[in-house]
Amino acid sequence: MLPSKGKKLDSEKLKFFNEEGYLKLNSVFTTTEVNRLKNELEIIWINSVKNGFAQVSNKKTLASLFPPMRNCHEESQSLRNFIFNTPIFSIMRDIFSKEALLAGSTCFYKVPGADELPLHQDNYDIGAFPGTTCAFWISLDEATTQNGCLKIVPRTHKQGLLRPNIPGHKSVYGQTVTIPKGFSSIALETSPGDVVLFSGDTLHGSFANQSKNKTRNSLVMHFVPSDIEKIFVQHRSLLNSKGEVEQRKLNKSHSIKRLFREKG
Ligand SMILES: O=C(O)CCC(=O)C(=O)O
Repeated sequence: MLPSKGKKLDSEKLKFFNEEGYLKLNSVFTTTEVNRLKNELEIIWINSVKNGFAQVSNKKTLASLFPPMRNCHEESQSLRNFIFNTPIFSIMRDIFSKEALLAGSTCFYKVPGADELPLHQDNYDIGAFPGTTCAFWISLDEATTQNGCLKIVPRTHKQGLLRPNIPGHKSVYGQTVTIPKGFSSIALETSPGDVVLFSGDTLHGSFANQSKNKTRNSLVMHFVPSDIEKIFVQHRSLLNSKGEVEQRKLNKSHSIKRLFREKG
């Protein structure tokens, strides 16, 4: 089944996204869909333990057993079926006003004791040009400030790429960015099945999981508009809404050092 071509976001929602750089959509997915997703991601995680990717660190933290799982859609046909048979691509088409390409997917298993994810901008790592990327973040659990919900700095998507504090300590993204003057962060609490869309230039991260026993898992997919010329990641394995592979040029000039050396 191909995703519906119909419009999924009304003009008010699009206006909010364009002005604020993010948009929360409640109950996009049903409990059954969320549970199916969780089961599938659990299988991928079990495989990553078996093949040694997920390992307990010397410090024996629980979080070390749950590293972010990159490009999990490449590991699972069911996950790909989910991505291509639900309104995900239609929503992204509304956001970009043109066709979208899937540039990656990551499962964040945020277990009790997991650190905060420092504020960052996704387009540093994705390096889409021209334009930027947009995240489609699915809440798989109840997410609160206590167990690690998203933190967003609204309107920063209009600031371009901000100078990171180098080196980006502890961040899985290798960058952390200080909130620019005049902006402030908000916490976005979500329920299972809710979706948060945010621009690749929107400053965001997530709180530490300080709960005793509440996991906070998410699946995030990163999309780019189909008319990008080049990209830093997955340039030979972008996927269109029919699941076909598309290629773009490698964005060779995209590296934090080079970007900020050029900007002075
Ligand atoms: O789910 C999270 O904790 C953070 C997600 C995120 O920062 C991202 O996808 O770039």
